[in-house]
Amino acid sequence: MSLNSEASGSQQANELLKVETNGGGDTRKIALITGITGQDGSYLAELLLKKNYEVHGIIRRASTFNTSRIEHLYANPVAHQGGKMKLHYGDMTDSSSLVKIISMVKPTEIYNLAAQSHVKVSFDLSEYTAEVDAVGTLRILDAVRTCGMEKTVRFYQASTSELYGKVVETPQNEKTPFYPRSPYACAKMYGFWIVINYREAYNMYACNGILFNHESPRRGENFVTRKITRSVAKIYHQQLESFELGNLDSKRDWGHAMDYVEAMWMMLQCEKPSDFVIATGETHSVREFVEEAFKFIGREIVWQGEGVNEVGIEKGTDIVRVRINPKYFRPTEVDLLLGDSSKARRELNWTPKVTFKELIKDMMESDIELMKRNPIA
Ligand code: NDP
Ligand code: GDR
Repeated sequence: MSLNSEASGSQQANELLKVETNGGGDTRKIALITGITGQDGSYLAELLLKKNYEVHGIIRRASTFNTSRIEHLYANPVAHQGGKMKLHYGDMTDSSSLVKIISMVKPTEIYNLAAQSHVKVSFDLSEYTAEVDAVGTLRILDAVRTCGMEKTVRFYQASTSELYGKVVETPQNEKTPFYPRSPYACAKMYGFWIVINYREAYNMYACNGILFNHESPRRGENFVTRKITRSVAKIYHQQLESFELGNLDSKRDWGHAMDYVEAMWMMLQCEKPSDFVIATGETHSVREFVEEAFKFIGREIVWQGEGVNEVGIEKGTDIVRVRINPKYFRPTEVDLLLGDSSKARRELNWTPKVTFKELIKDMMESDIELMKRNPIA
């Protein structure tokens, strides 16, 4: 793997002239992933390397290493020594970096996964979230056009079930009206429509994957599922007595990230571009997630009290394991997500393989092992 952020303008222009058309029998498989260091980016990179793609990822400069999720790929001789994976410094807020990277890499597929992806944080960083998630999407689409590649590149946009927001109908499908409930969802709404607009205006092969929540052992630590599995794993090892959560009653359609990145790839292999809901078709509350995680370590949680005074107590003891802290409440909440992915099942032949209980098992096993190795993680 190499960090390759340098190439002269004329070099790039010359290289650009050599771009072949994807429709004209171009058999190159070159993927560019924004957000490669995130949960989905890391699984997608693995999947595409297995499919023999040359994989390029955009990473942003950070004061600490932000590549822990893809570090194992450094050790992979096919990816690393074979030159199959390259990282480039760039940022969704920096158009020139995007143009430079696209002109140099000449991707056949772009997966736009980079985002300020935390819904609660988007209320505090609303302008930045719009810069990255909304205008960032526009920037990368325009970078494709600036490079004259709008007819050759296939483009995937990480859209989200957060677009549905306030419940209008369930289950939610591609025709369900949107009602975004956060600065994050509003920014992603712009991303969704600009992708459709560029598809219609410039005949681009561009797809929105409307993905419902998907989790894994690599999930960011401040999303609710990972927060729960990490905390319960610490309780198992007696490193923690209790932890705090916000709204226990919101319901999510939770799948496994590994299943969902496969759907991203499938969307770019169709004859025509389209938008797809990707979901399991099952919904569970945060409360149920907590109960299942505790069940995994052989404990049962019973709930007592109401509202902010509600607590989760370990059955057979008087030990409080879960408390409510209103600081985790959102100014506007998304109460219920339940996806109908029948279009993807029909047209992509996609189905989720991992069930709700299997997902929790995977995350719990991983966090129990992590906390055993590193109690201060
Ligand atoms: P993560 O938060 O794990 O990853 C986000 C990625 O975006 C990271 O690689 C991050 O880099 C990168 N990033 C953030 N800001 C910038 C920026 N300004 N410039 C360049 N890169 C940036 O998200 P997920 O992997 O969970 O999600 C991937 C995408 O899918 C996101 O767009 C998310 O909004 C969307 N999505 C996610 C769902 C889910 O349930 N996971 C469901 C539906 C949509 P760094 O590592 O440096 O922070
Ligand atoms: P979400 O995921 O907002 O659905 O966005 P998150 O895990 O943050 O919240 C899910 C639900 O849990 C409730 N909750 C808490 N959430 C967090 N983070 N921390 C807590 O302590 C807590 N307690 C209760 C929340 O209120 C919410 O109802 C994720 C992100 O990956 C987005 O990028 C993506 O677009 C959507 O999923 C689909």
